[in-house]
Amino acid sequence: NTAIAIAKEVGPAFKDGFWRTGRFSADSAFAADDKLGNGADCVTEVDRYIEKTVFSRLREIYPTHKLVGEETTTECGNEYKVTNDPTWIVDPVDGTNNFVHHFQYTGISIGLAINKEPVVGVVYLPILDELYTAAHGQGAFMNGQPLPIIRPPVLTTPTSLAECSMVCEHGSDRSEKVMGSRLASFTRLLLDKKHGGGCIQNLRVLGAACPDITLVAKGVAECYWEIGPHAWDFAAAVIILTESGGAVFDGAGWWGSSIPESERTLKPHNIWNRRLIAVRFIPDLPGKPGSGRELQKQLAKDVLEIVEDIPYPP
Ligand code: LIP
Repeated sequence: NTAIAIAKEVGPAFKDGFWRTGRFSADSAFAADDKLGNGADCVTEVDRYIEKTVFSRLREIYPTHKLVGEETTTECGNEYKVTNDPTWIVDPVDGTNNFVHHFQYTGISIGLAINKEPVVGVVYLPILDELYTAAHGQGAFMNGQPLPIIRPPVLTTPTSLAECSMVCEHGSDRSEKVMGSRLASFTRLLLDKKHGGGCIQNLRVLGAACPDITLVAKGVAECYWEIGPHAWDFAAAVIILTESGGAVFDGAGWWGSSIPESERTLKPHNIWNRRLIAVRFIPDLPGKPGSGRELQKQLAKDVLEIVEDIPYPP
């Protein structure tokens, strides 16, 4: 409730900035700075204002909790750690590049991790008027409606990548090694099976990780994959996804708040290692209890076999 109230409090500043900010804005208070110096990674006064406000509200209410935020971290030389302490992980504007281009697919992300496990998540997409919320063991919702929004029998059970829609990101690291690896992976995911590809039904690159993962939680995309997202890009969205019945994977295993603890093979500290596959809730096949979970694992494995799962940073 605290995270929801704070996200709603900063919503008007987000909306106001969205319409007034531009990469080459005449008003310097709303112009975008370039973080990496490559033209792709930007930050605006709105990012800074929202992060400051969210942090100050959280500090008032939870003075002993740790805070990790995208803009504060960047200002401090990019060092951050998710420890066992209760830690709020905040992206004031996820998808700043979308924000400065007035592309509505951008939002505020406020997550809480305890013992390194995501336990609370609020993703607010003010321009689309979508508020996603979840808390461990309490389900996930969009504007109060339980996730996934698309449900069986309309929500089908994909058995191969050829039936899957995937959201992914090209990211703002434009170095040859990282971009080469991402693009090679995109090609292989799309390529025909007879040429060794996964022939995935489609790939969408929309510019922001937290709304990407909410699409998976909603049931309108089967999976999300990215190399290089930061904790603040996905902390809140991961618990929203897993409370909707989804799971996250890396080469080492899988994790989800709705998966029995004894079956989780991805250790909590690995959730933050900046390579993430997220798969949506998959209904069981008729008469085959547990088959949905098996198919989630299978799809993640299929993706991992096809993509270049390079460590990040490389
Ligand atoms: C964005 C992330 C995305 C990544 C982009 C960018 P930001 O967040 O959501 O996953 O690919 O490069 O980092 O920096 O706009 O908040």
